[in-house]
Amino acid sequence: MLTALDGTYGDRADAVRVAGRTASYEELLGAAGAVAADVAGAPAFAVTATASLETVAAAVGGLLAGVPFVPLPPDAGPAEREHVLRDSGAVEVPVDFARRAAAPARAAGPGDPALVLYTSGTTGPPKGVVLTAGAIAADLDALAGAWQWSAEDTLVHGLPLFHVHGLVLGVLGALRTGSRLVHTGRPTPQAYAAAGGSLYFGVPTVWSRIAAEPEHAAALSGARLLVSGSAALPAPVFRDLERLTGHRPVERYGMTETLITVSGRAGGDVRPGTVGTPLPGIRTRIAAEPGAEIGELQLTGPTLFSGYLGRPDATAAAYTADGWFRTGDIAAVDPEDGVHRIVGRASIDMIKSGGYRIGAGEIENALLDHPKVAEAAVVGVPDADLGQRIVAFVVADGVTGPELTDFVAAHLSVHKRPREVRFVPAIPRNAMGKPQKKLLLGGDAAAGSGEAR
Ligand code: MLC
Ligand code: AMP
Repeated sequence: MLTALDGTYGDRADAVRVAGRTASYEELLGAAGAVAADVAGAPAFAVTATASLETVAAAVGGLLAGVPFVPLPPDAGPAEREHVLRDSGAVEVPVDFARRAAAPARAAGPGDPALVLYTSGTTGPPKGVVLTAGAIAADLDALAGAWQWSAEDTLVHGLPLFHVHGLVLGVLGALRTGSRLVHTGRPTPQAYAAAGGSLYFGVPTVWSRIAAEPEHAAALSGARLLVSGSAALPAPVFRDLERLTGHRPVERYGMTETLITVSGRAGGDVRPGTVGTPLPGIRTRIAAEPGAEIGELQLTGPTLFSGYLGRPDATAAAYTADGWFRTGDIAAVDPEDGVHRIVGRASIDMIKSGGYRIGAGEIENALLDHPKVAEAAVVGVPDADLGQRIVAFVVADGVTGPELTDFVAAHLSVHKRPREVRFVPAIPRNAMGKPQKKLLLGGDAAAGSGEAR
């Protein structure tokens, strides 16, 4: 599965560099072997997924042992950690990168679950998305083809290692293609500029911050390919990057549940505001009303998840009666060349902020746990830096906005905190008692419906 660790591409002392520390493939394989020995026989195991060699060793160790890895967001508060550990049944293990052990005889087969990634729906706590080794391998091979990604590349990114983008593409992708990996610790413009890579990954917030620092952007002109994903890349950022780096960034589209399914191609005709065409093996369709061109994007293919852990009801609800996965994204397909355009989200309750997917219901429940909060409604408001920023409308007495922000940051995750709290006398509701969020948004109207471009 991780071809580079078989010795196929040789080895080097700095094959993997994470937040300033380096390891050869041999060292990584030894450290991962020690993790594999520790977790053998467990139903699943969890490690706090900091940006570190330890997290890389954990992900590899899980594959070596055939035991699913559950990465815990390092900024998660006690409520979120407890939910993930309880829901997954994972044992939490410490990782010491200095330890070494031989890889066990049994490795994950294509049908074995390799990762359980927790992600939010519109309501309720996050669900565990089960991804098999086979789905991950199929996706990485399709992407390697689309991006001409090979052992000649040095991949650079600084994305979190508890989601698909940073962990599956950004770590397992490097280890399958044999490209050298430089993880910058944090995805700052300075760090991207200094890394000297050929292939760069970023979420739109990262690209827009790079475009705002022309001297650092210019340092990427020597790269081969810049790739954006996890949220819509605004057209002005695309144009700024082209002007400053000489590269038209390739955009690709994906989800935790489906992995990356649609992408622009290296050397292809990429246009701002579009995410390219389906990867080999993926079929897409638009579920549009008669006469309409836009509708929900639905898809099938070998990269799809095997279900939400312990939630057959939610898994079934994610598919149409004829077996297509419902993405919840609204899209259009160019009839001439099949190029896909993501227009927005079907639900106002699914927020994308800085590339993180955040369910409004989860934040509302956290706010309602605060003794001073009587009512809460959470929306995503357009934001030049984050794409959308989380704004909480609350009915409360005797508490300040920063106190509520800190409360959510401490209980759930720092990255799920509202960036703004607006106190209101009442939440407008319809006859069924459901919050009328479009009314709350008022001047910020286009917000949650996702008219991002
Ligand atoms: C601020 N901080 C607080 C706080 N307020 N901490 C505690 N309580 C509070 N009230 C601190 C934080 O601890 C942190 O400190 C610092 O402020 C910055 O916080 P942040 O929110 O992390 O920073 P921000 O600048 O907003 O981050 C932008 C970003 C980040 C782009 C770096 O959003 C990011 O990494 N996004 C990537 C998300 C991603 O990978 N998505 C992919 C999903 S997979 P300190 O010390 O830590 O700096 C997917 C599939 C696909 O979508 O298609 O790819
Ligand atoms: P997640 O499950 O965190 O991976 O988030 C998946 C969601 O991110 C998708 O359903 C889309 O809404 C969004 N997304 C990912 N890539 C893109 C893209 N290139 N353009 C627009 N939205 C995207």
